[in-house]
Amino acid sequence: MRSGWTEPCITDDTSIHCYEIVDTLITWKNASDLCKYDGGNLVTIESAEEQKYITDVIKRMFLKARSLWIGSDMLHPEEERAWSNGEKLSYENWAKGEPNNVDMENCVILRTNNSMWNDVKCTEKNGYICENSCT
Ligand SMILES: [Ca+2]
Ligand SMILES: [Ca+2]
Repeated sequence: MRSGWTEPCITDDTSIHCYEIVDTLITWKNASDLCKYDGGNLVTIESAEEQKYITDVIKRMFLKARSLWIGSDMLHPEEERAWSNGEKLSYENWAKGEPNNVDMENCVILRTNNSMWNDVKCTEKNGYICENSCT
């Protein structure tokens, strides 16, 4: 199930962002490539407002996927944590005890039941969220 690019989009001071939520289970790298193919990138969640917007979209969908890739391929240690575009995390919504980096968990998912984040292995197969700056 694909949501298609969401309408209406979220607007901040400089741009308008749309999101696409896809319920196909694939690796982080494949998800990242498919977002780019669709003209976007894996989502960067930069504020509580953006997190809430995405959570509300997920609640309206009937997703099979229990987890969705988001755009961080984290570099450990913790102080180097960043979105894959290099931007430092300005907002974080980790589940309790996460990120725990068990045995090289270098990619990040958002759980569909509570929208909390967890670091997991990049080779896991999950759904994903793309983000696009619509103009
Ligand atoms: Ca964003
Ligand atoms: Ca973890």
